[in-house]
Amino acid sequence: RMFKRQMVCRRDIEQFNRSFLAIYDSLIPPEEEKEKQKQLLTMLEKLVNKEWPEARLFLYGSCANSFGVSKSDVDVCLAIEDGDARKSEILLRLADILQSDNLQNVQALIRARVPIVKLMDPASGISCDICINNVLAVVNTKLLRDYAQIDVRLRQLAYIVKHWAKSRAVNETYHGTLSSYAYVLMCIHFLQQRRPAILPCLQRMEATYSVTVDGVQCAYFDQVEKLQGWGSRNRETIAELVWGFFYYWAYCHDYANTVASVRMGRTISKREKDWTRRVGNDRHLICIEDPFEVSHDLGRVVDKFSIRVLREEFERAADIMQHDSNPCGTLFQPYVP
Ligand code: 3AT
Ligand code: MG
Repeated sequence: RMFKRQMVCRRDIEQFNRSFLAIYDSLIPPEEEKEKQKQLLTMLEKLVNKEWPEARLFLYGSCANSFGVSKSDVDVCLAIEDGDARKSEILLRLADILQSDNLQNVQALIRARVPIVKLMDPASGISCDICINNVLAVVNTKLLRDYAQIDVRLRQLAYIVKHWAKSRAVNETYHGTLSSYAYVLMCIHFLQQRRPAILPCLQRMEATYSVTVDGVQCAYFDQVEKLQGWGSRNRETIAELVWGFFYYWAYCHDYANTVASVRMGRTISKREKDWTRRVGNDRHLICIEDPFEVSHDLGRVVDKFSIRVLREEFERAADIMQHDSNPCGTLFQPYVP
């Protein structure tokens, strides 16, 4: 492979690996931070249950999917019966309750695409968003966490990719680039495609976990402790995978015709999903299928300007991995407009 041919010697790969692993280690949240998040959740649950005894709180997003770096915001879902009909009412009441309990910067954003209450806990400095009945997000959080248990290289790769995306300002959905969730799915997809594969396709295995949420059936094999070491026939290291990831999204992915599908464990055709043309604001210039809401393309935020930005960033990163003698230094250089 080109990478191996270009690499001056084994020592280089080992050096790159050490650098990437050092970055990965520095991004992992310390145990005490996790502990503080748990305490905050317990405190919130007590307040919520005083008003709504039946309601339950769930963590979702990066604080629960094992792809959260240190100092991330905490995403919380309030699950409550009949909540959908009176979301605004509940959020406003919730904001009142939290405000009178000395939490700071409490704000109800009831007109947002996903309505939430935002708050900051002065004791821990943790910021937190609470939404209502977004149970699909709780389930896709579990899927990501389960994939992360199978092979540590997924977590390593996704941390590096998220760190790169934030440094290069391509993790901003409001500017037409991709969400963290989309990047993690791209990493899973990539590791499912390696030969030998590093990750299996859990949704095509016998279902040991099955729930129906908002009419969407979510089923997959979740006994992942039985799959540890599944990908160990593939011995690629993190430096090779970072190179491979960027090389794939820069030069190999067929943007015109295919969709990255974690659900199928391979790419599928745009035609079979009818994602070949623009419908409303959905342009489908890079297609990443949500594993459960299969009509949902996580690339739909990308427009004709931001697709160029994205692809140029993938090429930049691939070229750095190929030619730079100190890729870790250059890869994460902050983007300056
Ligand atoms: P950060 O570390 O906060 O950048 P995150 O994984 O928490 O990463 P977000 O805050 O963007 O990512 O999203 C929180 C969760 O919401 C992640 C995923 O479970 C869910 N989610 C986000 N975007 C979508 C989407 N477009 N469709 C379905 N679920 C989504
Ligand atoms: Mg988050």
